[in-house]
Formats: sequence, structure tokens, C-alpha cells
Amino acid sequence: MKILLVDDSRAMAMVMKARLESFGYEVRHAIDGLTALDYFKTESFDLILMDIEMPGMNGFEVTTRIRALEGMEPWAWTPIIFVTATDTHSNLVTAIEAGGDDFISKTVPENVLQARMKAMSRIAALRLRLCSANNKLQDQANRDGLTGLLNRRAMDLQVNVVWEQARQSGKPFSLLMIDVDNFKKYNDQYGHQAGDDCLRAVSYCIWEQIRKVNDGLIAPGSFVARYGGEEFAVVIPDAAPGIHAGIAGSLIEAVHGLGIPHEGNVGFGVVTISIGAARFPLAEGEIKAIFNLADELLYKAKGAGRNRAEVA
Ligand code: GH3
Ligand code: MG
Ligand code: MG
Ligand code: MG
Repeated sequence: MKILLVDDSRAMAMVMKARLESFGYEVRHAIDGLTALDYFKTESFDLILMDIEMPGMNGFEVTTRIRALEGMEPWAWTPIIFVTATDTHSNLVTAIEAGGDDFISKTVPENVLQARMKAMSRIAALRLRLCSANNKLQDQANRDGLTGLLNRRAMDLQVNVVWEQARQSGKPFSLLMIDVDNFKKYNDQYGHQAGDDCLRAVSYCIWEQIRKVNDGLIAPGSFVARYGGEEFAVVIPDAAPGIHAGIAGSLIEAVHGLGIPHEGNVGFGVVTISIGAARFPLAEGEIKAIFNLADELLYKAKGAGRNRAEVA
């Protein structure tokens, strides 16, 4: 356990540090509030022992600032125990109000100090476990079970945020609607299980291409989601003219290049996709408009023979 010990008295701090180290804890001493905040921002601690009376910033103020910093991160919380010479009732109330969790006297017996710290670190560990479980659940709620891509729900949330950003800053916005060609026939011929495998392969292929355009800084911030069934959507924020057409072309080529046999996809013999690639030079009005345009273009691509993109 790593402890941040905040105390303006060097002598007091040395005594406390020695006691804590004898319990096997790692201790960092901060001589004043500002130093404590600096350490807090750059290192991570399991527990903070905070003196109250200090020149400049007192312990209550340091605590309030620490809680404000933690407020910017969900689930961040470090237990803070106030250690003071004057354990009056009003000091206790102020300590808790300031965001402290416990309050002990500087003269507290060793075993009591150790027990209090144990209790606090137990709560902190529990909270950490809850936080990681919560993150995992949130991730699962955002992912599609079959392909591991973002699901429709997550995409709807994310796309609205990106659209709003583009609208407010007058940026372009592109959207690709992707649909696997003759996929009903694929299921009919090869079975639903093989259909699932095919969707996984196609989605991984699309995901990889989008990762490449992100990594290569061709269209940073792009992301792909499973829009539903055998349909995928790619959101491309703030890209120069032609970028969306280029990405659509490379996706079509990559999926065709997988070479997954598909006899019912007449004229190709392998699995292919069609794409409606829409771009608004300026994000304006309702996001629905660009979805409608991409849908229309996809419909056109299907009508024009499939394995192609229609671009606007
Ligand atoms: P088009 O080229 O015009 O898009 O023809 P299509 O056959 O792909 O289009 P249609 O919409 O008629 O059929 C889509 C099929 O996708 C029907 C459905 O059974 C299949 N499908 C949707 N989701 C899944 C899935 O999760 N797994 C499997 N195996 N099939 C799916
Ligand atoms: Mg002091
Ligand atoms: Mg479809
Ligand atoms: Mg289809």
C-alpha cells in the first residue's frame, strides 16, 4: 500500500513515516498542500493521511481540491484520513464535509492507526473491483455479441456526439452504409452457422481497414459499428473530399479479397459488399439526412450490380 502523508511538521512526519514503514507501507511525504497536490496528480496512492493545520493551504482545502480532481474521473476515489492534534467535534464535522473519510488523533495507539488504515484500504479495494466490473459491463453493453464491433445502441450515442461536434465547428461529415450482397442466399446455401462465421470475417476485415485509416491518420476518429443484421456503418468525421470514396473502395476490395466462397452471389462467386458513401461538406441540420442519403446510395449500388460503392 502506498500512502501520501501530508504534514507541515517535518519532525512529526518523520515519526509517522517510520511507524507506517514498520507496518510495511510505502510512504511519500508532502511538506505542504501544493506539494501534496503535485504528488497526487503524478502518482497514485492507496490512502492519504492529511494534517489539518498547515500554513498556506490547510488540510481541508487540500482535500477539497483532491476531490475536485477526482470528480473529473468516474470512480476515482482515494481514502483520506485526517490526522490532527486537536480532535474536536467541529473539526470532525468539517473534515467529513471537506470530503475526508475518517479522523484520528496524532497520539492514536499504533494498533488503532493500523486498524483504521486497514478498514479504509479495504473499502478502496472494493471500490476498485466495482469500478473494473462496471467498466467491463459498460463495454459489454456497447459491443455486438457476434462480431465484437460497437453495437447499434453505442453507435447511435457516439454518432450523435460526433455529428454535434461537426455541426458546431462547421466541419465535414461522411457516412458509409455497408450491406453484404445476397446474404440471404449465403445462409440458405451454407447454413446459418456458416453465415455467422462469414459475418465475423467480414466485420473483422472492415474493422481492420478502419483501424488502418485511423493509424495512418487518413481519417482519424473514424469508427465502425454493426448497424443491424448484415449491415455495417462507418462514421468518418472531418475528412477531406474523396476520402470517403477511397475508404469505400478499399473496403470493397478487402472483403472481395477475403475470397469467401459464395456461389449464390452470381457474377462474383465470393462474398462481396455494397456501399452507400455519403459526404456532407458541412454538417448541418438533422443527422437523419446523411443516413437517408447513404441509404439511397446503397440502394443504387445494389441496383447497379453490387460489389460497388455509390458515392456522393
Ligand atoms: P442484398 O444483396 O440485396 O442485400 O440481398 P440480401 O439477401 O443480403 O438481403 P436481405 O435483406 O434479403 O437478407 C439479409 C439476410 O441477412 C437475411 C438474414 O437472415 C441474414 N442475417 C441477418 N443477420 C444475421 C446474422 O446475425 N447471422 C446470419 N447468419 N444471418 C443474418
Ligand atoms: Mg500541522
Ligand atoms: Mg440488408
Ligand atoms: Mg444484404
